[in-house]
Amino acid sequence: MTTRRLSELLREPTTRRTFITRTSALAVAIPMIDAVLDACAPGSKGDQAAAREPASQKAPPTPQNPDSRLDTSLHVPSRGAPIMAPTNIALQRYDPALPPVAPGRTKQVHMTIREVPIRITADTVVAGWTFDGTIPGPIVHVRQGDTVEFTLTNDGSIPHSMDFHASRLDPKTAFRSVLPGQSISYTFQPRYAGAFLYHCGTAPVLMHIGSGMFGAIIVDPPTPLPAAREFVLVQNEFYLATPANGIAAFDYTRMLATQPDFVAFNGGPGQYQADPIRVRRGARVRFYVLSAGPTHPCAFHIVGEQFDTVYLGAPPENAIHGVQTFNVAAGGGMIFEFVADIPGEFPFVNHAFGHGQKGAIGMLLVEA
Ligand SMILES: [Cu+2]
Repeated sequence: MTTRRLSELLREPTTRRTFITRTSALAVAIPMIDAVLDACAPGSKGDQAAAREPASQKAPPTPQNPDSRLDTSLHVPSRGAPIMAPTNIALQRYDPALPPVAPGRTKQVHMTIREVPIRITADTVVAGWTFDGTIPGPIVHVRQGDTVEFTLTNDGSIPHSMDFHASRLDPKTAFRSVLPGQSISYTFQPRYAGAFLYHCGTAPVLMHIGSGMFGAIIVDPPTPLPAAREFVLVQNEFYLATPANGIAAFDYTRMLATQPDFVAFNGGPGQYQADPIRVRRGARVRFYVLSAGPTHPCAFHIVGEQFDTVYLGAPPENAIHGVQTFNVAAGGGMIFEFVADIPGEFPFVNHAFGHGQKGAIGMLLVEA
C-alpha cells in the first residue's frame, strides 16, 4: 500500500470516505498531517520503512536491553467496515473494573487501531482515533516480570504507533509509526509494578492522544497487594471543533490552547455520576488513577474520605499515608486506596474544579 495524502483519502469512494468527509475539519485542524504522511512515505528517511517489509528480509534490530526483543511483521486486516450514522451510536459506560490477570507468564496483547465515531455524552459524538474502538483503549493487566508480546495493527487511514510506559525499549524502533493496513510487534517485560499509561506516539503526539489514543496497563507486584475492589480511572481532556453532520472532530489548535471542552474519567464526562461505581461497606477500594492528558494532571480526591495509602510508584514501595488529594501528572499513574467502612455517596473528583466541573467527577456508592 502506498501512502496517500489526506486530500486523496477524502476522494475515496468507500464507506471510510463518509466518515472522513464528515470529520474533514481534521484536515484544517492538523496542518501538519500531510507532513506526517510524508514522513512515512516510501523512500522517506527514518525507520518507518521497517514496517513495510517482512521481518525475515531484514536484519533483526539490536535489542537495547536484554529483557526485550524487537521485531516487525506484516499483517493485512480486513478493512472498510461500514461506518454508523451518529444517531445510531449509543452512549456506552466504560467498565472501570480492573480485569483479572490472565494465567501464565507470557501475555499476548493485540490491539487494532480504529477510527470510529464515539458518543461521549448524550449529545456529543466525537471522531475518535482509538485502540480497539473505545476511549480509553482496553485495560491491560499483567504482573511485574511477565513477558508481554504486543502486536499493533493499524486499521486506520493514517500512521499510528504505540508507546507503553511500562516498557523499556528504543522508542525509535519499537514505538515507530505503522502505516495503514500494517502491523508491528514487540516484546517487553515490565520492570516495575504500578499504573502505567500507553498511548500513540505518532507526531504530533498531542493530536493523537487528544483524539483518544491512550489507555492503562496495570502491573501487579510479585507479592499481590491486599485484596480489594479494584478500579481503573484514566482522565483525559476533549478539545472539539464545531460538529459536522453530528460528529465533532478534534481541534488541534484548541489542544494547543489547553482549555478543554470536557475532562473525563474513562472517556465519558460524568458517566459515573449517571451510573455510579458500587462497593460493599467494609471493602478495601483501590483506584488506579492515570492522566492521559494530553496536557492536564488530575488532582484526585474523594469527597468525605481519606486515602490510607497512596503508592507513588513501584508498589508496595513508595507508599504515603493519610492523604486527602494527590496530583497525578499527565503521562503518569498512581494507586489510591482506603477501606470503605462508612456507607454513603462519595464523589470522586479532580479537585482542580475548573476541570472537575467539565466532567471529571464520578460517584462511589458504599452500600451497607
Ligand atoms: Cu495515532
